[in-house]
Amino acid sequence: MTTPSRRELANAIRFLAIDAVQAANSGHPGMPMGMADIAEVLWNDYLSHNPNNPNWFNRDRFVLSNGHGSMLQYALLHLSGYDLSIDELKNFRQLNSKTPGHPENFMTPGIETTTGPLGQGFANAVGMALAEKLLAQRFNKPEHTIVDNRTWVFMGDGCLMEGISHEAASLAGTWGLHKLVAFWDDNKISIDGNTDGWFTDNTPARFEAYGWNVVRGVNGQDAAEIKTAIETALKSTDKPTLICCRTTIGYGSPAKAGKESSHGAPLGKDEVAATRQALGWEYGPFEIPEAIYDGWRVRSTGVQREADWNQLFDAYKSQYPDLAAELTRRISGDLPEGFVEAADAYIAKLQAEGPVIASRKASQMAIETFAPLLPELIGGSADLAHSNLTLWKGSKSVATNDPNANYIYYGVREFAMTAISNGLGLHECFIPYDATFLVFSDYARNAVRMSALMGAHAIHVYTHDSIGLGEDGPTHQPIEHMASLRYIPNNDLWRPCDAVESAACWKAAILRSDGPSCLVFSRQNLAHQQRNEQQVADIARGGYVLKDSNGAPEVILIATGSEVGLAMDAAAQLGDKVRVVSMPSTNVFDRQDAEYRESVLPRDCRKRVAIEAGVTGFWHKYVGLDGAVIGIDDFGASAPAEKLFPEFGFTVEKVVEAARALG
Ligand SMILES: Cc1ncc(C[n+]2csc(CCOP(=O)(O)OP(=O)(O)O)c2C)c(N)n1
Ligand SMILES: [Mg+2]
Repeated sequence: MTTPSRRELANAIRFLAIDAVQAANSGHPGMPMGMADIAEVLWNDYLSHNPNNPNWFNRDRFVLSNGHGSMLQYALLHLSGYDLSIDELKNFRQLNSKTPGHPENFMTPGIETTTGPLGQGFANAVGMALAEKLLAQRFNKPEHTIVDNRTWVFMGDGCLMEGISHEAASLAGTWGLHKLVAFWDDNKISIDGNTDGWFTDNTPARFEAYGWNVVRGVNGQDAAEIKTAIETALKSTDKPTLICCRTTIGYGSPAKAGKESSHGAPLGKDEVAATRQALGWEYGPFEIPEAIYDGWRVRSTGVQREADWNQLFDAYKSQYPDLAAELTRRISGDLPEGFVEAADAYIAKLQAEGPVIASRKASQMAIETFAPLLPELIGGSADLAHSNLTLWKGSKSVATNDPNANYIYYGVREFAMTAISNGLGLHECFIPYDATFLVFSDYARNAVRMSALMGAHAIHVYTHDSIGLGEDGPTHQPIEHMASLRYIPNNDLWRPCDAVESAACWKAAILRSDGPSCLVFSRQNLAHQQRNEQQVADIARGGYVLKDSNGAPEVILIATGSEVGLAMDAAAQLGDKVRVVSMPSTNVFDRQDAEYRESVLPRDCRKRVAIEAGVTGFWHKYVGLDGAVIGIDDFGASAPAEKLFPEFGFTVEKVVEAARALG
């Protein structure tokens, strides 16, 4: 083979995808076949990255929001020289391979974010582009452009049909994220067939209305047109760009091109052969001629790019040593020296002072105390700042060019907010928090799940945690939410009972870098609880003995949040054989060693009552068949909170009664 043509370089992607899907007898060949030409131009001519170091800080971020086309990304990573061997491609979709069904950030070098749930990758990319903008305005100096990378996204019709695309595109437009470039795979096909019956929006006009720069009518099968479109995108200095690429799903397949049948199933042996014929690809499955590899790799100047940047950074370091040190620290993910000590001192101070306040207020005080120490802390609320209490004195909107911009007015966009948090959390240098009412965590829920699946450092703040919010009534009163968030693997839910636990859970969430934390706070004031030093330290273990019995406990009351005070009052009436366990995080408690768990909830004591203003079923894990749960298996009601708690059985008398009924 002589020097391969662009089409031949793209055909390498096509056939790696076709053959891997065929070998796995599972997967999605149509999208990689349709987007191969776009991908080839972008990766070979524009993407600034270093395949030898997928974590190079100033790399461009590439996000495949239409993650079902994962083989496109795996082929790109392989061809451009990432540590992803041809054997891994042969093992597509097999157990423990680096090529799972959808791209997973923790499985494969070079994958920035896990995609598959349509639309979320796009919102992650908006978070990454925001991260770049903020780091640039914080760290760049006129003669030192240290932070300078783009975020490129591929998205399909499905991503654009999803509501989250509206939320995320709207914010990207408002923020003027001009280094964000999205490619729309406009193939007029989704799983159910031709989209004429369900997707007829004027997408270009829609994005123009969001304030995007839109390049219309690009032939996505034509390298020259793609190049011109990208050049136009690069010129945008104030708007993100959407490049609308007309493509043919399954391009090259004589029988399946342009049809939904190529979307999510192997082409079939005969059709694979026919496609080889049609595209003039003479090579066997997983056979890539050296000339094709050369064609891909000769273009990758990654090592040089990173070396150039290192030089730039050295010069920056000598002129701005403090800024360089801060950036280096933030890239490493290390917290500032002294943070933990400062947090502990603050928690101890709260324990001594004992403020009686709402835990949402305590949360705000924790932010106020910790944020000045943590320039990486960035957050906001979905239009509930004054209810969620997420603003602090140093809050500066990210819509400004302020070098210390750190606050995000998300507007009413819970889902994109959470997925943008994920993008920020996956990007170096940030610890994101987001906030809404607990009941609306449902709007954000799959993005919370994705934080957990990806191991993204993200803090989801949910206030108005129960019927305790009062008059807004059942639409606003969370019932099943805490239990259901606790069930998400690798998600730590915290529901603190007073200001001390609130600060401690913020500290835990800041320290926890390998997954999300949901911090659940009350609207109403909560009593302060007495603790000794050991008890204060044990909050971090998720559950601990707040008030012990005289001798072995005969009854254990387990409670969280606002119900801890109630448990303490009930215990006072039940006598000194009663232990009260405060359980701010069952997730964290469950991770403690068996000995510790036994020391808090001894097996011998079967008379247990759990008290939490939420669904009862969850708590049977802790109280067993012999225990009782005081909770709510209904939707709440509209009334002042003081009226609602007794109405739903949250009274000292009821707790005492339940404990005594255990015999
Ligand atoms: C949130 C979500 N809903 C549903 C799906 C299942 N699904 C995967 S691909 C797809 C169709 C996507 O259409 P399009 O983006 O046009 O992809 P194409 O067929 O063009 O590759 C659907 C419904 C999903 N992955 N995520
Ligand atoms: Mg489509």
